[in-house]
Amino acid sequence: MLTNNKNVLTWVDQMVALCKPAKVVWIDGSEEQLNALRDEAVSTGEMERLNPDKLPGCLLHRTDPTDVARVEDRTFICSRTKDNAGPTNNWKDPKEMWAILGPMYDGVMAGKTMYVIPYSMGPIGSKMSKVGVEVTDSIYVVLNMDIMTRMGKDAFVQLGDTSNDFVRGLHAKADLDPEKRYICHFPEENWICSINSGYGGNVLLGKKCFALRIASYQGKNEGWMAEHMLILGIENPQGEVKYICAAFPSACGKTNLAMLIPPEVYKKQGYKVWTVGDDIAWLRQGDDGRLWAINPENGFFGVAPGTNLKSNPNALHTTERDTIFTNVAHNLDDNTVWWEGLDKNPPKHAVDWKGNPWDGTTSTEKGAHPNSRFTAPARNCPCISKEFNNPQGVPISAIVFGGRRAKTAPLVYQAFDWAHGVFVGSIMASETTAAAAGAVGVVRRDPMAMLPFCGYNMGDYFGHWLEMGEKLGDKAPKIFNVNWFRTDDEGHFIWPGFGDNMRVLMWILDRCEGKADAVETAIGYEPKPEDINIEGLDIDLDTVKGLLNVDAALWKEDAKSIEEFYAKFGDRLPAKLREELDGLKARLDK
Ligand code: GTP
Ligand code: SPV
Ligand code: MN
Repeated sequence: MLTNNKNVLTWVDQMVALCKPAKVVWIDGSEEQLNALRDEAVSTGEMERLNPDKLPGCLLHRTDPTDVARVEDRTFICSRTKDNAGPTNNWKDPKEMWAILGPMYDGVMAGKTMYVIPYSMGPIGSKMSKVGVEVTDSIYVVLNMDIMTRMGKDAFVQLGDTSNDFVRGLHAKADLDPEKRYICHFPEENWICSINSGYGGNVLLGKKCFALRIASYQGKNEGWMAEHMLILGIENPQGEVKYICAAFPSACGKTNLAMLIPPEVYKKQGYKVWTVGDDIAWLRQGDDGRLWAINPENGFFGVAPGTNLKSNPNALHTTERDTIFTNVAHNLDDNTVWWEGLDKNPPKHAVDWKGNPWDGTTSTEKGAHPNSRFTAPARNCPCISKEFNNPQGVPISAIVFGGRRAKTAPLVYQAFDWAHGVFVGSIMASETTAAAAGAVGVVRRDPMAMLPFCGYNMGDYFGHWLEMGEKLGDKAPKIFNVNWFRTDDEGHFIWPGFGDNMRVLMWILDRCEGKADAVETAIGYEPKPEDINIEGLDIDLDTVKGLLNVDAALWKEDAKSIEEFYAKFGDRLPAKLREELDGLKARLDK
């Protein structure tokens, strides 16, 4: 046992009594213990060791083919009342849910080992950090949590001997039956239960379950925010670094933006980009009145397909050692990995993500699942910020929202003020991706990229955003919206994206510093087209004008759909947002 904390000991005893494992192992985080677990996973076939010269310390894992993404229809917020979960979450009464879950967990670990994982979300020693304890029957979970969190005995030091402020996470793979898969959150009890899955966001309970769903609820009660945001720093030639947070829905470009390589035009002047986080930000007001952010995670659980030396070299280098690959293709010729979009040379002798023999040179099937992922330590990232472990976090100049939209949303616009920015975040819409089970490419409202991750009534969540703005006053970050995904009539992306997105971020920072002009439109402030630097790109000013075009007819249609979306919240929708919608409609009619 690694702690004297009675709250932890009592809870673990209860979980042992419920799940009835043959053995209990407390995870101290030592390399010795982790190595033994890696060996065990390799010996049972749960994982495969990859080429020790080309990918030292790397492992490959395939999940069950029916278990490859988050399952939003099986994810529940079990608040005491339905109203507190709100209209955008699945809800079940906590007692009813326990009546379903209790029998499923009873004896579920018979003959197996239960691993007890203490972990900290956020740097050890930070006032912003919070501790979780996850019990699981999966070595894959232990090894991923080691990369994604500060795992091991230090987390119990962070918790202390008497505190009861830790998030309880109970995970069992059970028999992976998709019909009995449940990802349940009990925000009022600091509890998460996951069963019948072995995949990423469903089972690494520190990530979406704790750091977003539970933490968003804690943040509302404690006056801070947990957001689905990357954090990056842009260093100018004078060595000053400004930080930006950006919220994009799953598989819409956070990891790519967080690790971007500046285009030549900025690189030659001495600009640099630093990654603080690629998925989650915890934000609070600092003593100086500004908004400060930490990344609660310790690694990246990134989308593999599309990652290559051109699109995201920093991510690729991050995965060159001590990385776990999930559901990618296995190249048998040199015992490495491959995915669609890595290069133009798919392996001939390979195993696909389902575990079947695969010839990439002839097969029409995909080698890697579209939601295949790498789990890689932040310390491997060539552009990791030196503030990554800073317990204070970093001060935020701008908040950026964005989604995947073929039309409607322009390349970039700025909200008139904080309240309008909250409106802009609340009306975000994006095409669905492979990160969640279900149809891909369907436009849906995804406010602040938090639709699947808000642990309480989203109407109250909007209210919390408005309150944070009031607290921050004139020190509040400026709010923007971007869209890298506008397409032409043939469906091709018009904007080059990736590293070139920095060109848009530069206008954003210039606006924050009062250095750039803007044009007032019905939806917000837009850049003058010539203020987006296109030096070195093969697009012209007219293309930029097109990307910034606001089509009033499309926006009027959109306003109707916003109206319908807002209606779901009834009187839990802050009146301020309704006023903002009326304001938009009036401006569009002018
Ligand atoms: P999650 O980890 O699911 O939260 O995803 P994410 O938001 O971190 O998305 P990620 O950066 O992994 O990108 C997802 C997909 O979008 C990849 O296939 C990328 O190649 C693609 N992508 C990212 N940025 C851009 C861009 O600027 N333009 C275009 N066209 N595609 C992009
Ligand atoms: C996402 O879907 O937004 C992810 C991957 O970051 S998962 O951890 O599976 O949620
Ligand atoms: Mn994500």
